[in-house]
Amino acid sequence: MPTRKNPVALITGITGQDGSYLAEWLLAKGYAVHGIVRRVAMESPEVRLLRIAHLLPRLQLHAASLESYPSLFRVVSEIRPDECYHLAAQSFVSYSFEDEFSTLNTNINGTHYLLSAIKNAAPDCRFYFAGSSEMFGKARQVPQTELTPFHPRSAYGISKVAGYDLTRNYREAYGLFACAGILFNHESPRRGLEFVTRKISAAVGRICAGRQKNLHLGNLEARRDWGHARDYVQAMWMMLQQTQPDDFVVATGATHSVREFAELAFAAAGLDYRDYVSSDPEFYRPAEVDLLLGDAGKAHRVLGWRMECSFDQLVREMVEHDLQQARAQSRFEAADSAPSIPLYKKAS
Ligand code: G4F
Repeated sequence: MPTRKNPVALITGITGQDGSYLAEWLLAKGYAVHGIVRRVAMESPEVRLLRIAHLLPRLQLHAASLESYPSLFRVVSEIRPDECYHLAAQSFVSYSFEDEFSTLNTNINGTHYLLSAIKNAAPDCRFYFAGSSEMFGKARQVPQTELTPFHPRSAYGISKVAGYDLTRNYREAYGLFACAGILFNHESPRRGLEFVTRKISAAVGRICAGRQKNLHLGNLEARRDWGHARDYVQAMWMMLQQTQPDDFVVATGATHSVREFAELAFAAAGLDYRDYVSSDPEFYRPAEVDLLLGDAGKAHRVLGWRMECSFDQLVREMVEHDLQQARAQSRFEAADSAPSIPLYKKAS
């Protein structure tokens, strides 16, 4: 456990869903929170930093790239973190079928460079690696535990298995306090629009606001163990507060199909999903992970971790958020297109 009065945390992927919730959690605990961000000229800062906009005055951001060992070494040497949470990755499974090479490069080398930078510049820093239930892939056991063999079904899953092995090896070979969380799917209103849950909740919002007519999804029968990201980042922190480094599954222990998610999400807005949703081969994956269901027994016993948000609450929270967002967007556009000068003078 960190002994400094204000321990220092470094987060890669701080601009993402998990990074933003974790930054909130650590700030509330009195950490000095640093984040690594990419220098990307194409994306406007308002969009990239949207999820952490409310935290910006309290964060210290550093430009570095997972593709550059020197840039990571510089940041780690400069700030000498007590804890490092490595969340950044190419995390969209579908994209990893389109470009396996960049997914493997970023996710494997990025993890390796960061581990090595910590070993060389801040060996006492505790390290968290964001593993994934995608490592189980074509799962050989149901439910999946820390002991279930891996059988990844995508370059993304393969890259996460490699990152997991690197993390374990730095722990065993170099004595780093390095932990891997094997996190099952975790969602929230801050989820990216490319992931199925947010694609659905955003569509519900837009359909209700008259901005969209229907929704094309891929495999409606795929089953996932979906929890709330806010609950899951707490487990990451708990792992780094233990006396021994170890790996943990974090999951709800319940599984639902994409169809069930859609049914509940549309029903939350008073709609029948069958009137809007269709299954489109365009969104099918070349190799699907059909069923994921996690057993978080070890996290419960050792970490004392508990999830607070149920599946129903999660779906409702996402739909409510996206209903409001779609309405606000419509209002904004209506105001924007309203003539600012009256077209006709009032008769005097
Ligand atoms: O929402 P998804 O894209 O998430 P996926 O592939 O399970 O991965 C997410 O969770 C992992 C944790 O296990 C993370 F490691 C990973 O980074 C990411 O956060 O897809 C969920 C399921 C899949 O079976 C997919 O085939 O939904 C199915 N699906 C059906 N229609 C769709 C769609 N997925 C997407 N993205 N878009 C669709 O239209």
